[in-house]
Amino acid sequence: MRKRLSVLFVIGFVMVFVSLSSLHSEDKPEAPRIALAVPFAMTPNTTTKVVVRGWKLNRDIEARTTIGNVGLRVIKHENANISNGQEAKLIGDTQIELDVTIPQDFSAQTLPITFVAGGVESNSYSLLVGGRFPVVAEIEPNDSFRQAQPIAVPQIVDGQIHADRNVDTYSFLLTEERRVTIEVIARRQGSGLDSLLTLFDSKKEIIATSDDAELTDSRIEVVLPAGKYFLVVQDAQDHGGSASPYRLAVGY
Ligand SMILES: [Ca+2]
Ligand SMILES: [Ca+2]
Repeated sequence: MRKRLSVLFVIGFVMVFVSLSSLHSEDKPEAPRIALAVPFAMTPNTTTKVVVRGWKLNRDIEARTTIGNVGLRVIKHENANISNGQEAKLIGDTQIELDVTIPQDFSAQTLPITFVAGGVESNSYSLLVGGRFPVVAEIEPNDSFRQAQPIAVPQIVDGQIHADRNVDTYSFLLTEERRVTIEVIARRQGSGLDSLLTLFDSKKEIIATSDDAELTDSRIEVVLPAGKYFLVVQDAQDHGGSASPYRLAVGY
């Protein structure tokens, strides 16, 4: 009798434990996840409106960073638009609008952020701050050689393939022969863009092209004589939308 009682006691204990632990897992919400930020680059001494895309972000949520003195203010959270031809598993289906204020004396090149909802924290995502070359913004329309946006060398351009079949064209001048490195940073920052980069000479003839050098991001390294050159950034599948930002770096 005593043995039977102790067996019943053990069975009862296991049942209580199992039901408690399942209750616990039901209580714990799924962690939010960050895919990318648009734009993904910030400037010191500026407040930037940033849309952070990902999964499970459309709920009451708190923005965090490990770096003090930075302002993060959540404005709203909602479901995200998924552009034609792009995939929610890559660019997320929810988003948060955020004001990010970077102080003037910010010295790091990245700002890690996370989101916390229901006591569960997301993956960490690093916003870029400043750049190793002077930074300018893309100016639309720059859809053709005729509309090419002139840039300096070295230069960083923060741009966006904002719609399907959008093509961004830039031009630059070299006053002497130089080894030049031209790089697109997009997928490495979570962008939906699969960049395709093409370099043309002043006669609009192709000198070099790059599709996937690192992940799906493009890079061209080439020695160029003095002259005028054109650069074209586009999506390898001609897709575009609000989740296709990129950073173009042209330097020596
Ligand atoms: Ca564009
Ligand atoms: Ca590519």
